[in-house]
Amino acid sequence: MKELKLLHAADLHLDSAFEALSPEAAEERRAEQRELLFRIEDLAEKRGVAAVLLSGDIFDNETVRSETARDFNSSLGALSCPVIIAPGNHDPYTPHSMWETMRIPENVYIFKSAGISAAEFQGIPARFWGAAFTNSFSHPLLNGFSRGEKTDELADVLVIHGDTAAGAGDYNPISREALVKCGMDYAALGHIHARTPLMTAGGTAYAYPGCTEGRGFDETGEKGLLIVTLSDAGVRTEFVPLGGVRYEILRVDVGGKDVSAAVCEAVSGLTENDCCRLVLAGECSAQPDLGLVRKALEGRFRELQLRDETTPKRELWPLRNKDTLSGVLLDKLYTIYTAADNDAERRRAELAARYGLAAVENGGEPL
Ligand SMILES: [Mn+2]
Repeated sequence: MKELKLLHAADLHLDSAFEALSPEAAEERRAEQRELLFRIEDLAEKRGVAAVLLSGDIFDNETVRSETARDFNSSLGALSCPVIIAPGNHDPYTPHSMWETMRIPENVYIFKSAGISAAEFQGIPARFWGAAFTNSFSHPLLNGFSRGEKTDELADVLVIHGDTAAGAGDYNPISREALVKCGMDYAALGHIHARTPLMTAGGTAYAYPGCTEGRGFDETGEKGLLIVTLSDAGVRTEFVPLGGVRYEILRVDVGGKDVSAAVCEAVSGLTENDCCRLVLAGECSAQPDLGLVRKALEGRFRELQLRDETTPKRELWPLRNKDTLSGVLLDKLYTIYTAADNDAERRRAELAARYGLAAVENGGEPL
């Protein structure tokens, strides 16, 4: 097999509604989404890939804005390599869908049928297999399919939108057996928005690149695409972040700490372009002042959400005089606590008491 380098992305969800935002902010987010197309173009050129594979949900819904259609054309249409698209449940192929009503650049190839078919492109040592969602839902498209015996040097690559997670489902459920049987060198999947490592089922390597950018706190972490290299040595994937908006949920233990200092330290890896949900946790003698926290982080993020899940600090040592297992445990630790000659040791004894108490209470008292 000749070495083959591909760009694999999925789930761009261009023109998403962003219903939680104001109309102006939603419009701005959609404009930012369109930028992803140009970053894909840029990366494809820089990395010199043989083809760009887009595994469905390129558009969030059937109404594609004219700016989005324009940018789709000027970015992907400017590439010197083919762009191969397998429509997904958000952008299924129908005779009246965007795939027929939009202008599509000549180098963009779209799978239009629910039956698996193959396409070849001049000068590229691969056969690209794929199928389309032709509705918002799809039965298993891959069941029973096999490429047959390999009689040439071409790599077999599948581009498809579908769900390997669900045993049965409405979104082209893909079973392990079907992946084994199809006999692909690589299956470029879309649908699951969290990226996966490279996996294998029999001789078929496969991966989900995840969505290209987070759209809410249910799509956290760094997002991007995969550069896939196929060669005689096997398949390699490299995750490349696209630098779009990032959502993060951070749980910060603020118990016994200066709350503002603790949260500032916890968020040090995030930028002003990110959206952050901070969940304060731990035992606090006073309820944290969320107004102060918000002030300490003012202007620090695109969006900040604060949740207080702290619990009131519990007085430990008065429990030590009871004639129970926890009483005996606390009594021992109190001796260590009072004998300690520095704060670190005292904190350790207190922590041991809290953990011990929790273990005893959750496990129940012996008779
Ligand atoms: Mn999707």
